[in-house]
Amino acid sequence: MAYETLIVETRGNVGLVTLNRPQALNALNSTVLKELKEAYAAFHADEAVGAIVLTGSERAFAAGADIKEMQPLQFADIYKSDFISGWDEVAKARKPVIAAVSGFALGGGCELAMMCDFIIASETAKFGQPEITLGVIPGMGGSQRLTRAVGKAKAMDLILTGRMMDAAEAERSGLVSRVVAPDRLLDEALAAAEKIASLSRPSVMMAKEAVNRAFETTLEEGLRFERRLFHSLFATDDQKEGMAAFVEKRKPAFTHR
Ligand code: CO8
Repeated sequence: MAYETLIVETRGNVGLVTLNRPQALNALNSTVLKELKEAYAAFHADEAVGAIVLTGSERAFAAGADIKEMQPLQFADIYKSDFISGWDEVAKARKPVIAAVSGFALGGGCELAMMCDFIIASETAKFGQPEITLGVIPGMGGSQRLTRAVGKAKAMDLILTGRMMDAAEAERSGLVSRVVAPDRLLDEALAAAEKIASLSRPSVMMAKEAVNRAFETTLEEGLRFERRLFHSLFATDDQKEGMAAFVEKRKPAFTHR
């Protein structure tokens, strides 16, 4: 399939999506959303793909929602069409998605990175929620996901002032899982994704579900949910294979069943 705003390819067992609107620092518009949903759907349908990496350019992961597309919008229209709600589908990807962030991840760009399961950042990455400087607030989940990721103090600081934080501050505050040299970014993200793709898909997908549940429920309910998923994995061939391989001191050959 031909994409206008993305480069979509497969590397081994990893789906790689590169945001590709260099003229607008990868600003997110309705075409990006439509194409991203299509690319994710294709990767979900592809049995060979076990994980996805989402990246941008060296200069920008994404500098936000497309301000030029949003500028003329009126309240009644965006309320009726529930503008932005389409992005919920991107956040609900069932296979793991790693964001590989270099340069600007601002506004909707930071929010898109936070929709991924974890963020690997280049030393050049800059994160921020500058919507307040435009007379609005984050609209793709920033006030909720950033607060859960970094806590109230840092989230308030970033969202109320609109300032950017660099990769070191983002790692210190728990927004990103690793910071790497710029020329290592894609290799590091692809290697992490390939490692995930080599593991048993049902256990990987359930691990993702279990961690995400921690953000939505009480500890007691979360523990119950985790335990039920854990029990259910004993119905898979891969649990038998994984544990047999350990005991027999060999590599497991997972069939993802
Ligand atoms: N939207 C549209 N175009 C953009 C955006 C953007 N978010 N960001 C950059 N561009 C364009 C610029 O207009 C410029 O285009 P042109 O050459 O035609 O003038 C080109 O990209 C290069 O940008 P700059 O010349 O500004 O580059 P600088 O290196 O000087 O500055 C910055 C880089 C600091 C990143 C600067 O471009 C900037 O501040 N960008 C806007 C950042 C921002 O405010 N983002 C938040 C947007 S609001 C938002 O995301 C709300 C999310 C919820 C709604 C989601 C619905 C999809």
